[in-house]
Amino acid sequence: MYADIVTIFPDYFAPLDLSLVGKARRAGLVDWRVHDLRDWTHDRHRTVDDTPYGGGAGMVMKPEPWGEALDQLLAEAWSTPTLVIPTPAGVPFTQAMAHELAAAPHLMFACGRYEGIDARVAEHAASRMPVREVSIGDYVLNGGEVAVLAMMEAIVRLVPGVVGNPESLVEESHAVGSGLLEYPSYTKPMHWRGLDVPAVLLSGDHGRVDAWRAARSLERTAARRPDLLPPTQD
Ligand code: 6GU
Repeated sequence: MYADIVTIFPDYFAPLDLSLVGKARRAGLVDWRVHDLRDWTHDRHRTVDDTPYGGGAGMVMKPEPWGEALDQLLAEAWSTPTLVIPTPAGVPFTQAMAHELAAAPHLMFACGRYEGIDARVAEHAASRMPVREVSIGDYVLNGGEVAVLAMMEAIVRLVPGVVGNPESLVEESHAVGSGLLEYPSYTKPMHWRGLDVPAVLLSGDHGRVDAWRAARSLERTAARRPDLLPPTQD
């Protein structure tokens, strides 16, 4: 998986070189380049935004630098990329979408700031490549950078070979399949600050352990994310 990330804040992406994602890059399993949108401006002030037509607060990112950036990155691409545009007005980013994007050979991320990017940029890009306008949750960030960090981490760990034990991808929360939240986990010591590890986990009875974990998953999901429960039959 290869990604081009376009932003006016390239420094936001330095942490991608840490931890599992950075290790995957050094292992040659994934790679990315971060580009400064202002490199595609031509005025002295390297302007990337302007006031909104129709009025209102905030600034809108101008289409011309984005058009030139996407033209150039598309011309350099060896296969048609998928363009991901983070926006609070997007469709929800899910584990299923992370799996789809992890299978794409080339992603492009267009990080908007302020009140977003002139809507013609996505419209025009859609005539050249698949475009996904995506939100990471029902809250507002100042720009797409933090959303792209979150999406890159979710995507990169699904690339084959990145996570050491693929079993750990199966059981975790939001695993496509069960759709339930993960059960609680415990490690040593057995007694800690007056709290004990549930006895069933020490029993060595895998059937009882599995049944206990399934019950805790269901209980947690009902309490925290009832929207994830399968519809009940009448
Ligand atoms: Cl993807 N971008 C911004 N700016 N805010 C968000 C978001 C994305 N997802 C949730 N809030």
